[in-house]
Amino acid sequence: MKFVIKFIREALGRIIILIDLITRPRKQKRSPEAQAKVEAELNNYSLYQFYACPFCIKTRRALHRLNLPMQKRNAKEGSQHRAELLNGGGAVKVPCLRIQKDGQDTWMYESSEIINYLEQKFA
Ligand SMILES: N[C@@H](CCC(=O)N[C@@H](CS)C(=O)NCC(=O)O)C(=O)O
Repeated sequence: MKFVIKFIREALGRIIILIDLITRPRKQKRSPEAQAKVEAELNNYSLYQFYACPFCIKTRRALHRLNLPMQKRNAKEGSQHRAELLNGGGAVKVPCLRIQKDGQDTWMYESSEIINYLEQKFA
């Protein structure tokens, strides 16, 4: 039964990925200098995620729209990224935005909060 539920969730996730690909919004445009500045800042950011999680797809869609090529880390079972997420953030829940700045780590959970934060900072 657990396997069936997992299979259905994965299948639904892939359907959502397909719909997302077909209906992708346009990328925000910046001057080459402004984009380079944003990308330098993004070296401090990474997104812990699962490929087929609907909340992660929603967050990746916002990253695409805001033109934020951020490092993505798959927190799948048994991975090093999953352990980092659990030890650093305190929970294995995705998406989670990790901000590494001035020797400090901030772990932000909740897709809506992450998207709001990125919009405020980069839109
Ligand atoms: N309200 C959260 C929901 C996030 C959520 O439920 N994520 C699921 C994956 S779709 C999760 O991390 N589950 C823990 C697990 O599968 O181990 C958000 O919007 O980010």
